[in-house]
Amino acid sequence: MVAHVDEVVLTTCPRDCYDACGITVMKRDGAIRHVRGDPDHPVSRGKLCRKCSIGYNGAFLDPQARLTRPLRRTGSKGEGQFEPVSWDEALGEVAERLRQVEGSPGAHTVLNAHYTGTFSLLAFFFPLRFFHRLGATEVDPDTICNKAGHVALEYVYGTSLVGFDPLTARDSDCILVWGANPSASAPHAHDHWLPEAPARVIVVDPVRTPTAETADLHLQPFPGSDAALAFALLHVIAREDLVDEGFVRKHTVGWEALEPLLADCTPEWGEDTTGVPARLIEEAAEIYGAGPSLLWLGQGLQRQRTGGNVIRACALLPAVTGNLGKPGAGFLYLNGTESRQIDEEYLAAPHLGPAAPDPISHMELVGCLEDPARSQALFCWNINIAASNPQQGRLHEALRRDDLLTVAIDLFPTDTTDFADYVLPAASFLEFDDLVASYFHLTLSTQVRAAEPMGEALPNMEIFRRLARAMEYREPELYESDVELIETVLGRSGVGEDFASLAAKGTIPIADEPVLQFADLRFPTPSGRVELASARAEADGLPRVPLPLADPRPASGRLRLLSPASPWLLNDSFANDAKIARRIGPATVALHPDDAAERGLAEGDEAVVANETGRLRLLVTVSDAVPRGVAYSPKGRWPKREPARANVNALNPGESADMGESTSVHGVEVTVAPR
Ligand SMILES: Nc1nc2c(c(=O)[nH]1)N[C@H]1C(S)=C(S)[C@@H](COP(=O)(O)OP(=O)(O)OC[C@H]3O[C@@H](n4cnc5c(=O)[nH]c(N)nc54)[C@H](O)[C@@H]3O)O[C@H]1N2
Ligand SMILES: Nc1nc2c(c(=O)[nH]1)N[C@H]1C(S)=C(S)[C@@H](COP(=O)(O)OP(=O)(O)OC[C@H]3O[C@@H](n4cnc5c(=O)[nH]c(N)nc54)[C@H](O)[C@@H]3O)O[C@H]1N2
Ligand code: SF4
Ligand SMILES: [Mo]
Repeated sequence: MVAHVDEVVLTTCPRDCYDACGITVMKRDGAIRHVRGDPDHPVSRGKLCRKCSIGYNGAFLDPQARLTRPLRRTGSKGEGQFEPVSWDEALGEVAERLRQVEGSPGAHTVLNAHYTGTFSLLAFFFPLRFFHRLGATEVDPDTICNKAGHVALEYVYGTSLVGFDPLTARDSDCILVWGANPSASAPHAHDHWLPEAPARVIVVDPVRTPTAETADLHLQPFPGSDAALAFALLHVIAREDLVDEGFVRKHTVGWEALEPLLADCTPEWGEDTTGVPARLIEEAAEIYGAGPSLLWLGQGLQRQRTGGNVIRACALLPAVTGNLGKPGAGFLYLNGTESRQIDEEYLAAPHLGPAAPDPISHMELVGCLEDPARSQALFCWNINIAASNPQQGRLHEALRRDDLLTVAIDLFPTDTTDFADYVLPAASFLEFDDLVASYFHLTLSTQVRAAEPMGEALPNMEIFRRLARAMEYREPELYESDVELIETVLGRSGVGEDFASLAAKGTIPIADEPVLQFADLRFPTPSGRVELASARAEADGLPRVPLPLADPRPASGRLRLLSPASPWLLNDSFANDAKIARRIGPATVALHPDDAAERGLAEGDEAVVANETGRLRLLVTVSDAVPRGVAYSPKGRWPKREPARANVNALNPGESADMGESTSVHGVEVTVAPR
């Protein structure tokens, strides 16, 4: 142990990130001195990503940056003027207002907006017990992120939550990364997992990301044209006899409906439709088709107007080529907790609200907030809607409604907390015990308390236990302690560990050898097979088979705006860290040199980026990593820290994708012009 450290705590990063890094917290005299990557952890290998190694040693430990006391609004909404109050006062007053709303017009007008600000199991799920008991309307969390892909994969495979085990990469000859950018969104997968795999790597991304840069093959389709690309690949696979006919016959339904669609989808047609050269389509199809191959379906991929059809089309590849149920083969969208046997239902206790109102989509949240008949109260926890949601200008206006009770729970004073009537300070992941189940690796990890909660901050669980008490609710589920919750989850998971024994290890894999995805080749669809054609989709008003479509290109003069993950921010976290803010500088829009020249724009110029929804001024960077026709401006900046108090979501009209009323944020169109 280093001389100036007298205690080391082993814990896990619970951010919404594929990696789920192991962390060592260095302490001296009871205080945290340094938060860093656990050298013995298979993913982090001693190093956190850039954002977390700065943020966890910066804003997360800084009492000036954190919320440390419950606050009650004193100024007008949006101003961020508050006075400190006690927990009892804050929760007593919130409970009083909630009881009024419960009486009339009813608890269904309480909106519950939450997501993955923290992804540790208790802090993510336990508060739902309170909202189930109350009978609040949930704002369907995944609709802001990845719902279209979930719905699409359920049609084809019956589940979106059973992915390949990343450990099986050692047996793979090809890894196809489609519409994900691990160099930002899964930094350790980019740094270690991909380079160490013996496989050839193919990246499909309109942008030449650092992951694309290091790939063996990079295909750059125009955004929203990936379904057409998938069909062109399938055409070549069929032409080259790479269809696994035995697999298709035994384990799929609908080939006879799909096959006729392939004939016209030649590589040349693919080139015309997607912009990817025919030669690259052929090469990629041959490498993938030969297998064994892994397919990583990114979440960026489905944030398009026909994102559901895109995922359905791409998801045909593993089934048609028989890349399932064997080592080195499979696909991954997200690995759900089921493989870890986490009892989510126990954690969320939906039985407390048997007559739950229908959820609404984030795409309709703004409309709902404008209508007092639909919304009398709004809770935001683990989420920063004023930064991350579409229709930002309209949303901020709606959040000013005086008759809307708004309660925001966060670690930091965000744009969303500025609009709240009551702001409740949440403890950080360094300040309470919890469990973490990576959505990439098939592991289970502990999050271990390394410090007292800062100031009067409390973990989400304790906040909702106290609010339940203020509401005089009686159900024992609302008061279960963290210790009981953790031990029950571990007990039911069958890992054979309690919290203490698991914490000593930090992270465990669920098996020593790679787990085969769909080992028994039974699929949880109605037919028990992979549904290349889906009667359920048809019943839902969608095509029976995925279609070789591409979204229309932007109208003349317009560009497609992509606003994906930044390597320096995690969603809307870290933008308030002074060091990170200095490192990223002002907000930028990257353009292809020809698009910039056509508009008379050069590096460092200020451009007006606009559409029917809003306008923003952004600094131009010129880069041929961005294809023609695309403008690139990463997500995650805080509106209130920007000159116009707006970020890129001021430009997002919030149109739903074709499935799941899900976001199509990478389908936005803008004009870009000199100021
Ligand atoms: N333009 C554009 N917009 C996007 C996207 C895009 O690609 N482009 N992506 C979308 C996607 S994929 C997502 S997931 C959303 C995410 O957007 P947000 O939900 O805004 O993202 P986060 O920054 O992950 O988390 C929200 C808040 O949770 C807080 N938090 C962290 N830990 C805790 C805790 O223990 N308790 C409580 N109560 N709060 C905590 C953080 O401080 C943070 O302010 O953004 C969406 N918005
Ligand atoms: N550093 C960092 N890491 C993160 C996050 C973050 O904000 N920052 N956010 C986390 C969250 S909530 C999520 S959901 C994941 C998201 O992580 P990813 O799944 O990687 O998704 P995105 O970052 O939205 O986009 C990934 C890539 O998709 C490309 N793309 C956009 N449209 C299309 C298209 O039509 N076709 C194809 N083929 N590609 C397209 C973009 O150019 C981008 O390079 O990352 C998580 N990890
Ligand atoms: S955000 Fe991801 S890469 Fe960064 S420390 Fe957390 S798990 Fe690791
Ligand atoms: Mo997300």
